[in-house]
Amino acid sequence: MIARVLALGALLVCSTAGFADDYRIGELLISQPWSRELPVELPGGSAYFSVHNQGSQTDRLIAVSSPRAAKSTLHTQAASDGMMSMQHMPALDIPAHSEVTFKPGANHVMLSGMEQPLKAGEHFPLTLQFEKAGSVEVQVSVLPADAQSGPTTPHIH
Ligand SMILES: [Cu+2]
Repeated sequence: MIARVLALGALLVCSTAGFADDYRIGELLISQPWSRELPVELPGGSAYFSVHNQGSQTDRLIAVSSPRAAKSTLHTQAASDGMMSMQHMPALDIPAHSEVTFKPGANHVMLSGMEQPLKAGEHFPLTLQFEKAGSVEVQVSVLPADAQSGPTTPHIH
């Protein structure tokens, strides 16, 4: 009986962890880190999230890393001459009192050199390093290949 209660408790903790998608470091709030399985098996992918700077000073995202990929880089994506192209960004400003969103077709973290392709339902750690606030490790939720946006959970503001 006790074992069953404990097992249920563990289950509840696990399912709640799936929704704990907000992380705070200093004046920054990082929400809903997510990724998606690729339609074809490739050793890479993209990660998305949003950063809300609630402080009065601009911060900068200066590095990203994950044990899940050999290489993690900041990319921006934009249409020029009717073609979508990706560009590496050395860093990205997070202006005071504003929110910067990483999403498909725009800013994203490019993950490459994965030993195993991303699978929907898995989680992996991603470390974001900010110039002023420091580093924070977030858990990225991998969604199905057709997902267009991250999990919808209420923000903690
Ligand atoms: Cu990219």
